Amino acid sequence: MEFEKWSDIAPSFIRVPITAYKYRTTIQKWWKKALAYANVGNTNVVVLGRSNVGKSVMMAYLYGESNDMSWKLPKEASNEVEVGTLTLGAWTKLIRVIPGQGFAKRFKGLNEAFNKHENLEGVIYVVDWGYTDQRDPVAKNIYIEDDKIDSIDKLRELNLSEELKDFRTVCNKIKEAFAIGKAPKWLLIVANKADLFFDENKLNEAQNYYHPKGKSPFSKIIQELLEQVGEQNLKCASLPLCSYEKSLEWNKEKVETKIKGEENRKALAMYFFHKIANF
Ligand SMILES: Nc1nc2c(ncn2[C@@H]2O[C@H](COP(=O)(O)OP(=O)(O)O)[C@@H](O)[C@H]2O)c(=O)[nH]1
Ligand SMILES: [Mg+2]
Repeated sequence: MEFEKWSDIAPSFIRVPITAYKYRTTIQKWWKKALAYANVGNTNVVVLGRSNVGKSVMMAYLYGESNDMSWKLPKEASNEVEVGTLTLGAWTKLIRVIPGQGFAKRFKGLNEAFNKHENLEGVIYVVDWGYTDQRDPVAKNIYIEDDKIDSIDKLRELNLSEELKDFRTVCNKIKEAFAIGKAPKWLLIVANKADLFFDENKLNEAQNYYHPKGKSPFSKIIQELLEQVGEQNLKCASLPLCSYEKSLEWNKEKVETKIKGEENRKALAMYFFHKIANF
């Protein structure tokens, strides 16, 4: 099932009723294939994105959803990686999170992901359409007071420009990987924090921004990459996701979380698994 519009993924906006459970068969197929990789110790998908866009939370959420759909996860004793208080086991053997900017480990992680790896299958690039908060309250205050990033509009503008820079770096890494014959087969853009832009207009605006064939500066970077590596060699898609529900507060302004029910969240997660299965 392919959707023309992001707003059509969520049951709340749907005109033609379909159920997310239609995805089950393809999801199961993907999961079995993925587990076969895990059993031979291959991490064949990497998760990238700026810090605080929600990579770790997303991993934990998707892991929870995959369990919830009662696919069998093997009990793994070795190689377990913790995200928060969750033991993710086989999940993190499949999908590895590389830290965002400003982390010393990032450079090593990026190089390992793209150069060392024998068969890197896919790249998940997490974005948040500018809704990145500052974890550290002191840093947050410096942004607001000193840098005059005193409104959510300004914060988003800054975040989106940082995101473009980071995404360019990642795309260059992908180009290099192609040059040495270790190219990933697909690139998935995950627009996380969809709960902060969950109305029909905003969802579709975000979709336009992140669309591989769009006209935004983000789309342009994808198009430039595809031009260089060949469109047929790298499948590319983007989709919305909500890993966690939380309002964003910034200098007395607030964007409310509004996902309108658990089934909307689940539908987005299902769509994610479905996309991966079909790459
Ligand atoms: N509103 C909202 N906030 C989110 C979502 N996912 C993550 N967050 C927030 O983003 C923060 C950073 O997430 P984290 O996974 O640590 O980011 P990472 O640095 O990319 O690994 C979390 O503490 C959450 O508050 C989401 O889907 N919606
Ligand atoms: Mg993290």
